[in-house]
Amino acid sequence: MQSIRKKLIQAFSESKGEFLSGQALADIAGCSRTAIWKHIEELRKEGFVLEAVRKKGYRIVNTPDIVTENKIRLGLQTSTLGQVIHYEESVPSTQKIAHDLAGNGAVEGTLVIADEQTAGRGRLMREWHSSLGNGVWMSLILKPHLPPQKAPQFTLITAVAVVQAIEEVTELQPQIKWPNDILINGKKVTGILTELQAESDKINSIIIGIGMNVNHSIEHFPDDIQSIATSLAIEQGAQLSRAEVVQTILERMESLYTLYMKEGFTPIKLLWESYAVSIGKRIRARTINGTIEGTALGITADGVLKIEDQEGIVHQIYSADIEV
Ligand code: BT5
Repeated sequence: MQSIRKKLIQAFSESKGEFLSGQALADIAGCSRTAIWKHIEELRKEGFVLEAVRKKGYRIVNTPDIVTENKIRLGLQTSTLGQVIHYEESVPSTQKIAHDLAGNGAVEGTLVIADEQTAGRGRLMREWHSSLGNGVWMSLILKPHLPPQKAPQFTLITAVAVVQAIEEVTELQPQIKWPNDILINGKKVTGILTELQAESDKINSIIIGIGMNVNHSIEHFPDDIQSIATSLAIEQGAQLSRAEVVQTILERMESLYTLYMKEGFTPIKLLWESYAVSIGKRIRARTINGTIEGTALGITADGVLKIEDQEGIVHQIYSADIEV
């Protein structure tokens, strides 16, 4: 059943708004015209607007702002990332589902996405506000053949992918705040949470959680984050297609991931630094071992933050909250 739907969506993606006859669709999907009709009805129930014209066939004329498997697949241009999609309307956390799938043989590139998270989380089990129908709440499973020490670099690769995706779908200029925040005009639009399933010498799975505020207005945020959070819609002054945002993140991520596996972290580091908000500025890093104040010098070849304090001592920061 699902594989027929996949083939139909693929065919509609490639037809780019042109009509496809019932017979052509039946041939592509390897089923009867009656079965095609049933699948078309299912797509309509999901919210797709399909035009049917006698002797011409079907075409998709409009799609709602949903992030279902079919909607993300329609027009997705990746070969690995997002080729398997688990969509649910409401979940406690996509991160938890991705962990379970990763432990049960999920393939590389598997995407878990939901319209709402009721227990979304950030680092150190902080709360991540994930209201219904206006954000992108997703977790991506990668399986690179690398030692676990490389995992933090994936937060930085993802940050670059997210920034590039925002630049592609809006006219905005996002910035990266080390290690995992994407800011627009100084406010947080996206948070990234990189987690690991690993043995001492090798990664089994990296689970990358991305939470992006897309179509929120300020009232959608709880009072305590209204002054620090923003959304693409607030900054751009227009609503966006969440599925297009997801597709663009997956496409950018796939090309950066390929680049990284081929050439290592150096090209990513250069891109990352070009978007970083704090380099050359005085910052305060709150770590679990205390607070360090100084000038942010940049990141090392491994993605570790370097801060020079007043005595000229350079500290390497592996994990912290940064105040600029
Ligand atoms: C993060 O943590 O920024 C990582 C957030 C990752 C969320 C994704 S959504 C999909 C996947 N499933 C999950 O359950 N999680 C991942 P951290 O750096 O610890 O920042 C958390 C802080 O950001 C909170 O303490 C709030 O101050 C703030 N915050 C919470 N919700 C926010 C929102 N929607 N927008 C902006 N800031 C928010």
